[in-house]
Amino acid sequence: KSEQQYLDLLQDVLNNGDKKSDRTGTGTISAFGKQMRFDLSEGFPMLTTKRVPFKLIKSELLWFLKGMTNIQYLLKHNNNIWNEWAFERYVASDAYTGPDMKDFALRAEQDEQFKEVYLREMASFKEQVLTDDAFAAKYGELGDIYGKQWRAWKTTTDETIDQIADVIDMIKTNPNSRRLIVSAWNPEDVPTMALPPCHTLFQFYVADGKLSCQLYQRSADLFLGVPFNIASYALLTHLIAKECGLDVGEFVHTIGDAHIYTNHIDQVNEQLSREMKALPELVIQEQALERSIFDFDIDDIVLKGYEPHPTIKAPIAV
Ligand code: DHF
Ligand code: TMP
Repeated sequence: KSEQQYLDLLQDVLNNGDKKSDRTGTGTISAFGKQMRFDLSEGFPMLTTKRVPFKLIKSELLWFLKGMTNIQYLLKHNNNIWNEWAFERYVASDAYTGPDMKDFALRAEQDEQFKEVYLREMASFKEQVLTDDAFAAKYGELGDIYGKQWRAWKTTTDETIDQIADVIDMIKTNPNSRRLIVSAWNPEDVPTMALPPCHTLFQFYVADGKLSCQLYQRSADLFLGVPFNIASYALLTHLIAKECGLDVGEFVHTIGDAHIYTNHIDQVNEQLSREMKALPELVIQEQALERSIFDFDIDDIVLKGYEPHPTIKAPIAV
């Protein structure tokens, strides 16, 4: 079963992972080279052992597909998952004149007084990105991350490549191709991205009228990021399958550095103590069936029968 593979991976890394310090200063337990397979015909692979906010997954994926890299769109959809990485750049810029925000995420976990100051600065930053387009253009930007590389990869001759449109076209015209690849890893742009792509490269595969997708994820925050990543790529596979008139096959999730942050261990154990429930089903609304994948709205996609265990909160490492 789908979700069991995720729970098994958590347990495997807890039991057999190596202690590793990391860029964020948090500390992890980590293992290298892991794979999960999700049969998408079994149901939609949203975890049921904790609530995963599907609305955020939808708005993030549609944001990528529209080629966007600015958090203003996400904020307009009440999606806060990328705020810290835009904020980090803003507070490091000359435009920021408030209190020192160095290592804000770590310090907010350790110091209640600082946390208040941080939350105030973050709230005001969000407000400015939402209400001031010029400010948003400068400080809401994450650099040339996923959206840019997927839809407008810059070539040496100053043209752009729309990898998503191209891969859809290839799936339709040459489904047996072994070159159905989209890469977000653009070595020239990596240094100026707010966060170098974690989901780095994916490949499609067509057999027996079914579309499968494999993702190579170089780095995976198993407790917070991965539940989003699984659902996001499952959704992408559904959308592209629909666009190409195919059924869905498997989502194969291959991971490089698979880690559990040390401040997530209690949460992971809580989750592992829970019983799985039935998987929900993905429904693309009638009104959207003829719509291009680039014009989808949040409300065109719904999950039926999602009745998970409650949310488990955990601090995110920045
Ligand atoms: N950094 C780290 N350290 N881990 C990540 O998973 C991660 N993911 C990023 C950007 N940087 C990252 C983009 N995706 C959340 C989930 C996915 C995500 C960013 C954040 C997150 O915080 N999820 C919470 C609730 C979010 C909410 O409700 O606003 C969760 O409990 O799932
Ligand atoms: P890194 O760039 O040092 O690998 O840090 C990125 C962290 O974010 C790492 O913990 C992996 C996590 N992450 C995910 O798990 N999924 C995602 O989609 C993103 C953007 C990040």
